[in-house]
Amino acid sequence: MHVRRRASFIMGRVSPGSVSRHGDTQRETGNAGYNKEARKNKYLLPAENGEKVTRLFLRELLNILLAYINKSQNRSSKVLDFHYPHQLKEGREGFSLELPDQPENLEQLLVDCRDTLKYGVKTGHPRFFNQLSTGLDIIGLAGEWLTSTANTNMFTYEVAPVFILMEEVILKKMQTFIGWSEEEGDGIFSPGGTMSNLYSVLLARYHFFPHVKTEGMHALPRLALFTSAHSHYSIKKSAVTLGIGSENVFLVKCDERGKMIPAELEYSIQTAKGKGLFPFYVNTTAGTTVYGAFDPISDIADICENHGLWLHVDGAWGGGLLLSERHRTKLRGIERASSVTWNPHKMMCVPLQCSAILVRKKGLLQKCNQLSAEYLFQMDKHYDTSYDTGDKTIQCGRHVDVFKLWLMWKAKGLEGFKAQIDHCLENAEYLHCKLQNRKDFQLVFQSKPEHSNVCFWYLPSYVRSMPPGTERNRDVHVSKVAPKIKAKMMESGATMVGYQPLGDKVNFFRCVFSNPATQKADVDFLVDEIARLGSNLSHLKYEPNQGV
Ligand code: ABU
Repeated sequence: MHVRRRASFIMGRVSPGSVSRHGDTQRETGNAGYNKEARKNKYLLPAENGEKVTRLFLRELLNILLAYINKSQNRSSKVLDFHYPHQLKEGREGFSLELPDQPENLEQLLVDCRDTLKYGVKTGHPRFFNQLSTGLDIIGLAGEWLTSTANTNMFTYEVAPVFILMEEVILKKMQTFIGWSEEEGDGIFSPGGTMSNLYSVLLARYHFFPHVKTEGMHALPRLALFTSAHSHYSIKKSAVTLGIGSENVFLVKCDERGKMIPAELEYSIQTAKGKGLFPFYVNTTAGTTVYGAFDPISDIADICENHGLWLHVDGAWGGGLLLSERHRTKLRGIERASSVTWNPHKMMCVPLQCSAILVRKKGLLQKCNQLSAEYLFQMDKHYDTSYDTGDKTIQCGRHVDVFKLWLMWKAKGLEGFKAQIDHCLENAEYLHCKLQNRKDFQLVFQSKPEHSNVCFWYLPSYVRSMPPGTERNRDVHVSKVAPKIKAKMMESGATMVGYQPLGDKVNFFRCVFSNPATQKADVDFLVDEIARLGSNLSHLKYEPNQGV
């Protein structure tokens, strides 16, 4: 049984008698029982005279959120207070996930809100390096709050006039950075990079086989699509979702740095053709998920042009670099793409979610997805119905993802975005440089990071002292190191970084920088913390029969 905590310390800030209860008397009272009654959530707006209780409740919530935001930025506070699933399910200190039959009062709801944050992960903490989307931009947060307050839907101009026009402005701006001409360019915000990539495959298929919309799979030959071995799994997932089939996705070989090798792409296309398949789509990645590599877009564009294939650039992670004068050359050739995915919720630090699919050919999104539902997209409306953009999408209802980005752009200007992106890449260079000089760490690749990804192993002392020629033994050991350190790291909660294997490389750490709050001292902290947590791992002795 859960013992629920009282929350009077929170609503207790409300002075006795300050909560006005609606009803027959409308009087203020200092009676505690009466106050308790007034704290019931039925007195929130839209209840009659509910403004005061609503204001008090939201102010208290704001206090909780502000305390959390301050903690997130405080380096002496933890990134996380980790609990195992069974512990959270059992309930911690009265925090219950169970749903009641009777309404909880406002005090309890505030405690629930506070506990929800308490047991979560502070992804805005300067020492959170675990994911590509990190940070907590205050203007972006304000944008998200406003968006939820407006609580409207992006399907029609009728219900979202301002947001629809903002989306047009932002998409146009992004297209300008891609380098498409005034006459070109279309797009839509979608729920994440995977969905944006799915759109690209859908559009490419429709471009070559418009009859698929009405006739389905019967209108298609056996399609083949191409993406690098280091690309995001969403490309394969798109092929699965769209009925193309994972076996018809050709994973093109990469060089040691994780970039697609153009000659290998050419070879893959020829091989697929030789087997009677119909190549139609190539994905290039601008900023791979693990290595942060940029495929040579220009060279791949030449191949696509030769074979008449759709070229997509998955710039979910690396698209933001288009805003940086120092780094945009890494996406040279992107203007030749037929479509681009770009997630401002990654490198531009916009609160989740904010992802765009940008399409070079105007009108294709609409043609591909339009079903003209008459109850929603009436053609005889009194305004230009091309602003009813909802029929371009595969959704019906669509969240407003654009406002927070628009507001952040207003607040920072292009200069602000440039500076924060350059800063994140400087942090990566700093970490890379630091690890080059450490004997207890080994970089996965020696060359300077192209994006803000830095990949490395921690080498416990017993691995460092192994004689040459015991490489396999070392890998057996090393593969276990990162998971052990990560587990200790999450239990101690001071920082967080991810690990994974890739190809023939055993588990290694991947540190990524997209939080402008992170400073060089935080990078130093991460390195020292990994070394501290790894320093007592010497008991992981090699056992001859142990599998890798
Ligand atoms: N596309 C999601 C990337 C996940 C991550 O590595 O943070």
